[in-house]
Amino acid sequence: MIKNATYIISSPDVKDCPQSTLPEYAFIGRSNVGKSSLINMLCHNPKLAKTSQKPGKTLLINHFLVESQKTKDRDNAAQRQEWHLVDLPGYGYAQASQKQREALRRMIERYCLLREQLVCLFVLIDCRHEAQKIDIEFINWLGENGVPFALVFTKGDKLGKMVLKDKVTKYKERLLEEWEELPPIFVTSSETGLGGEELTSYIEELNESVKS
Ligand SMILES: Nc1nc2c(ncn2[C@@H]2O[C@H](COP(=O)(O)OP(=O)(O)O)[C@@H](O)[C@H]2O)c(=O)[nH]1
Ligand SMILES: [Mg+2]
Repeated sequence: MIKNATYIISSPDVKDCPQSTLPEYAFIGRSNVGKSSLINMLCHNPKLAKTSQKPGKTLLINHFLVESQKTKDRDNAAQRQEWHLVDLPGYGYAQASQKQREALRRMIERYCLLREQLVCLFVLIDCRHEAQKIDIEFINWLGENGVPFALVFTKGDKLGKMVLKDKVTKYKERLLEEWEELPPIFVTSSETGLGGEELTSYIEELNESVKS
C-alpha cells in the first residue's frame, strides 16, 4: 500500500541519477502506452507524473520517492518501505529524428545496464495491440543482457474481459516462440485501478527480498 510519493529529480543520463541505494523500479514502453498514468494510479496522485495526449514528451529519467507500508510479513506486522519509482522516456517515437531516437536508445540502454539499484524494469504494453516488433526486440535485448523485467499490459479498461484475456494469451504465445519461460505479467488500467494492488504487492515483495 503506497502511502506517499514525491517527485525528486529528472536526469538526462544514468550518471546524473540519485546516488541513493534505495531499491528502484522503472517503467518503460512506447510513448503514450500509459507509463505516467500508471505511476499516478499506483501512487493515488493524478498530478505526480505528467501525462500527455501528445506522445514523446518525456526525454528525461524521472525519479520519485515512494513510501509504502507492507502488511502481513511473517509477524503480521506493518512494515514501512522506501523505494524509487522511475518514469523513463518512451521508446520508438516515430516523429523523433533518427539522431534523437539513437540518443534516447543509448540513454535507456545505459540506464538498464548501469543502474545497479534497479530491481525490476516494468515493460508496458498497450493491451489492445498485437505484439509489436519494437517491444519484442526490446524484451529480447533485456533477456540477453540479464536485466530483470516484468510485463505490464496497460489500458485494460479499453477491452472487454474475454478479448483482454485472449490478447494476453496471444502475447504469451508470441513470447514463448523465443523464450522458455515467461516473465511475471500484470494487467492494469489506470482508469479503473485494475491490477494496482497486485503490482504494488509485487514491488513490496521484491523490496523484502533485496533487503540485506
Ligand atoms: N482509457 C485509458 N486511458 C489511459 C490509460 N492509461 C493512460 N491512458 C491515456 O493514454 C494517454 C497517454 O498516457 P501517458 O500516461 O501520458 O503515457 P506515457 O507517454 O506512456 O507516459 C493519456 O491520454 C492517458 O489519459 C488507461 O489505463 N486507460
Ligand atoms: Mg509519460
